[in-house]
Amino acid sequence: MHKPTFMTLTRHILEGERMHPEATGELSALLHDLSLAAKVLSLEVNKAGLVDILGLTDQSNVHGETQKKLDIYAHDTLIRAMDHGGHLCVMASEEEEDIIHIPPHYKVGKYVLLFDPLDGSSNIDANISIGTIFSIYRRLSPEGTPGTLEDCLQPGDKQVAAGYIVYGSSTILVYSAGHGVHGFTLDPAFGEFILSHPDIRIPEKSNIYSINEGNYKYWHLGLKKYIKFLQDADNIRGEAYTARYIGSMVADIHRNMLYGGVYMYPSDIRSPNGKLRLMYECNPMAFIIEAAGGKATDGKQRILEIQPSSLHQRTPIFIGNASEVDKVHEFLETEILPD
Ligand code: AHM
Ligand code: MG
Repeated sequence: MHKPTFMTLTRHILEGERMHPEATGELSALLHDLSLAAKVLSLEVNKAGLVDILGLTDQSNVHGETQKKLDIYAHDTLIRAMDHGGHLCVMASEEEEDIIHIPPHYKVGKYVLLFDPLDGSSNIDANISIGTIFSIYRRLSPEGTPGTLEDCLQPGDKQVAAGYIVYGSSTILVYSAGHGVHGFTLDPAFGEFILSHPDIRIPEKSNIYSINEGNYKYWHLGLKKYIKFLQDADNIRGEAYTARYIGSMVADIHRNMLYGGVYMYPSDIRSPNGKLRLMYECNPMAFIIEAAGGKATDGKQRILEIQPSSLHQRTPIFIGNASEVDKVHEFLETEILPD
């Protein structure tokens, strides 16, 4: 009989590293530090509903700081967890305008970290899944010097690893270092991430689409026709589609990766670049979806091939199982003008 093994995240990372003798262990240490930040954030997110009841917002924490909004808390926690490990030369966060330098008294390393500290933050007060997204690059600037903006502005296909944490009915950390996508569920009893979803592959057939249909009237005609095609699909292909949209990109894409499906945040006549951020949201999620066998485009090209020009730039995104993303493209290519 098959006995379950207790594969912790740390052990999984170390075993992966042993298969690459050239590895120095720095990336493993970096991922380990990130998982520690994830545990702290998971605890805090789970307490969020108690804030009003216990009046925590007026209180100081153990460090004498006044309690902050959860997304700012997440931003600060990630920086505090990551700035002193000696593995990073620079960071950037969706919550901060400029790059974040490593304090001069800490060692600088060879990696670059970009993150969205709390994605889907409008869902916090309603107890709906939210998440943290991260993206790791190798630096371009000379070793031993402070990291630069150019280190951060690399196309997504230069990522060496990416991942996300969903704080949902349980907390799950999903990452890829390019060889497969693996999910680890946090056991709250003993505070360890345990391998629960080894080698995730996005199902090739799907019946889920995820998009904010409230924006329908602003969409381009090709997209309107695609959504109508899905809604009529039970007539055309004998398969009914279903709409699922949480409003937390990280949770919507996580679900679609397990069940199959396409998530879209398109451009429209009001927002020519869509809404989501290339560096903090789209690149890491595209890296993971591709490693799971799916596709991610901006409607024209692979997300991972976009050459970024600024830290906070936005991009439209179509991301999911390959056949569904290809299908969207067929519609977008035939009709690109607004209705
Ligand atoms: P955030 O990073 O400020 O939370 O915004 C990004 C979020 C995504 O998680 C989500 O998919 C999208 O915004 C929802 O936008 P909308 O409310 O326009 O549908
Ligand atoms: Mg976000």
